[in-house]
Amino acid sequence: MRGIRKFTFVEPKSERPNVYSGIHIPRTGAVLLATLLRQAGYETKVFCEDIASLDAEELFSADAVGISSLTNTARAGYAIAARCRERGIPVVMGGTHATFLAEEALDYADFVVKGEGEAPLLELLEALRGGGSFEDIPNLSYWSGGRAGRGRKVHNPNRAFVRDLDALPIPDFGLVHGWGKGCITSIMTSRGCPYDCTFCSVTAMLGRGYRCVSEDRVIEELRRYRDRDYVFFCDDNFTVNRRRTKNLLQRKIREGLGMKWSAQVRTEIADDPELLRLMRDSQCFNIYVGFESFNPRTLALYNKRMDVGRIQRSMEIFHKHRIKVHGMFVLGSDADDAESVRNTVHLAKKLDIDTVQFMILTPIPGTVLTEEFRAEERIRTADWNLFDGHYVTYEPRRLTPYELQRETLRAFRKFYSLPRVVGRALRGDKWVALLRLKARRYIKQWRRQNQLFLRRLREEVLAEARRLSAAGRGRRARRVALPKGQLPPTLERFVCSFFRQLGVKVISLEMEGRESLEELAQRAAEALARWRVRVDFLVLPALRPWKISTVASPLLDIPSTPSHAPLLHLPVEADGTPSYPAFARIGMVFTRKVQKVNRAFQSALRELEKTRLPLL
Ligand code: B12
Ligand code: SF4
Repeated sequence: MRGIRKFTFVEPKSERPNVYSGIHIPRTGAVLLATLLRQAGYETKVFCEDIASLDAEELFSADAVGISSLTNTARAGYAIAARCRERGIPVVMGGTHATFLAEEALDYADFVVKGEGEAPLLELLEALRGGGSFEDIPNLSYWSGGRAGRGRKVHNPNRAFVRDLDALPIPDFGLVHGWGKGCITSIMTSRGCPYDCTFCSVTAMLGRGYRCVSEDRVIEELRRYRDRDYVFFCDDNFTVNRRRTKNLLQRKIREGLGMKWSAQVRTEIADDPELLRLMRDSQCFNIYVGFESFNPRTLALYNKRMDVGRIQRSMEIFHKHRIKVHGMFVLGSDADDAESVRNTVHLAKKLDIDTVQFMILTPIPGTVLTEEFRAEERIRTADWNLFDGHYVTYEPRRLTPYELQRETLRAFRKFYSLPRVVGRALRGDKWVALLRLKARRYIKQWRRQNQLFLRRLREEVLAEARRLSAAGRGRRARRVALPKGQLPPTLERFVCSFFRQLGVKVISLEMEGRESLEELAQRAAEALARWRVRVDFLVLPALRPWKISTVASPLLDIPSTPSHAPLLHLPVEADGTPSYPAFARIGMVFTRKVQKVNRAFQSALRELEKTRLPLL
C-alpha cells in the first residue's frame, strides 16, 4: 500500500430526499477527524454531499478515502467506496451504520472504524504508514490480507469512550468543500445520553454516560463564530446537566456572544424557569424536542420516560418564553393505531407546535427495538435507502404498512395545511410560515416520487381480493358461514362482530367435535349443500398460529370445484388475539375501503373489551 499523505473524507448524500435534504449541516464527525488529521500532518478535506457535489478529480487524487455512514446514506457510501477501490484507493468506513454493521461494510471497504473514530483512525494510518499490525488497533475491523476481499474479516473489540473531549480539536468547517453562505455551524458540547429510548442508537454508539466538553472550551468555540448569526448545538440532549448549561448560557450572555442558537432538549426543562429565562436571554431561537407521541402507551414502549401531561404543559411554557419548538414524532409503535396517530396529530396542532416532523418508527442498526423486531422477523427490507424515517420498513402490529404510511402522510398534510401556513403568516411569523410552506412542498414532492411504493403497499392489503378476482370469484361477497364451537367463544363473538360491521351476514353452522381443518371444511360444505345455503366464504381457524412475520402468507383457499365456497382462514396470533394486519386483508375482500375495515376491527375489539372477557 502506498504511503498515505492525502486523506479525503466523504459524507454522502442519501439517494432519496428526506425532510432535512435542503439543510446544510454537516455532522461534526468527519470535520473533526479531518481537523485532527491535518494537525497530524496529513493533507485533508471533507466532501459533504448535502453541501456541494463531489469533485471526482479531487477525490480520486487522495491516497485514501474515509466515508462516513448513516443507514440511509450507506448505499450511497458503498457506491463511492466502489469507485475509489476501482482506482486502487483504499477506503476506510466509519459512522453509525458501519459501526453496527461492520461485517456488511467490509464488503465494500478495506477497513471499518467502529464507534468514535479519533484514535483508531490515527492508529490505522500510522499502521499503514509504518507497516504496524492491525490486530492491535481497538475499534478496527479489517481484512486479514490488508485489502478488501483478501483473507478473512477480523473485528477487533472496542476501546473505552473518549474521556477528555477537550483534548480533541475544535472542528474546522473551513475544511468542508463548498463551505460558505447558508451552511450551518454545529458545535457538539457533549457526547452520550443518560436515557435509553428503544428506537435510538445514540447510547449504543456513544454510551449512556454524559461526557462534556468543558465550559471554557465551548466558550472558546463560540468566540470563533462571533460573526455568525446562528449556531446549532448538535448534542443529542443539550440540557442534561442543567447547572452546566446555565453556566454556559450566562457566559454566552456576559461575553456578548449574541448569535442565535438552537439545540435538542427534553421537555423536563420546562420545569426550570431559571434555565428557560437564560435560554431566552441568550438568544435561544428554537428547540428540537423529541415528543415522539401523545399516546401514553407508545411513550412507555419507547421507554421515553415522559408523560403526555408534561409535554402539553411544556409547550405553553416554551412559547411563553418566545422559544420556537420543532416537535419530533415517531409514529407506528405496537400501541399505535389509526386513532392514536390521528390524536397525536390533533394535539400537535392544538398545542400550536411551530414545526414538526412525523417520522415512521425505523429499525436502524444498534437499537433495542431493532433487536426485538429482528427476533420477531418483522423487518421487511434491507434496502437502506428506505431507512430515513419516511418509509415503513417493518411489520406494524395495529396498522397495515399501507395505513401507517398513509396516516403519516395525512399527519404531515393536516399539520402543514394551507390555512395553517397562512395563519402563521398573518400572525407576522414569516419564518415559521415559510418553513411550513416548504414542508408542504416537500410532502407533495415525496408523494409524487413515491407513488409506486404506496401502490405496492396498497396491493399487499388487496392480496386476497386480487386472488379471488384472478380465480373468477371476485363478485361482491355478502355472506359467510362460520362453524360454531371451533374458536374460543369470545373470539367467535369478535369475528361475528367484525363481519357484521362490514355489512356481511354470518351464518353459524352447528358442528360437533373438533377435527382436522380438511374434515371440518368438508363437513361444513356438505351441511351447506344439504340445507341449500349459498355462502361466499367458509370461515375457518387459521392453518397455523399466526405470527406477525407470517402476515403475507395466504389466508385464502380457493377450491377447484366452483360450487364449493372459498375458505377464509382466520389469522389468530399464538396468544389468541386476532392479527390486525391480516384481518385487514380479509376485510378488503368485502370492501375496498381500508378505513372501513379498520373501523370494523376496532369496533369489534371495543365490543369485546366491554365484555371484559379474555380472548381465550
Ligand atoms: C446533528 C444531527 C443531524 C443533523 C445533521 C446531520 C447530517 N448532516 O447528516 C440533521 C438535523 C440534519 C440530521 C438529520 C438526520 N438524522 Co441525524 N443526527 C444528528 C446527531 C444528533 C449529531 C451528529 C453528530 O455531529 N455527531 C457527533 C459526531 C462526533 O459523531 P459522528 O458524526 O457519528 O462521528 C464519529 C463516529 O461516527 C466516527 N465517524 C464518523 N464518520 C467517520 C468516517 C470515518 C472515515 C471514520 C474512520 C470514522 C467516522 O468518528 C466520529 C468521531 O468520533 C446524531 C446523533 C449523534 N450523536 O451522532 C443524529 C443521527 C446521526 N441522525 C440520525 C438520523 C436517523 C437522521 C435522519 C435520517 C432523520 C431523523 N430521523 O432525524 C436525518 C438524515 C440526514 C441525512 N444526512 O440524510 C441517526 C442515524 C441513525 C442511523 N443508523 O442512520 C442518529 C445517530 C440519531 C439517532 N436517533 O440514532 N441529523
Ligand atoms: S432519543 Fe434522545 S433522549 Fe432518547 S436516548 Fe436518544 S438521544 Fe437520548
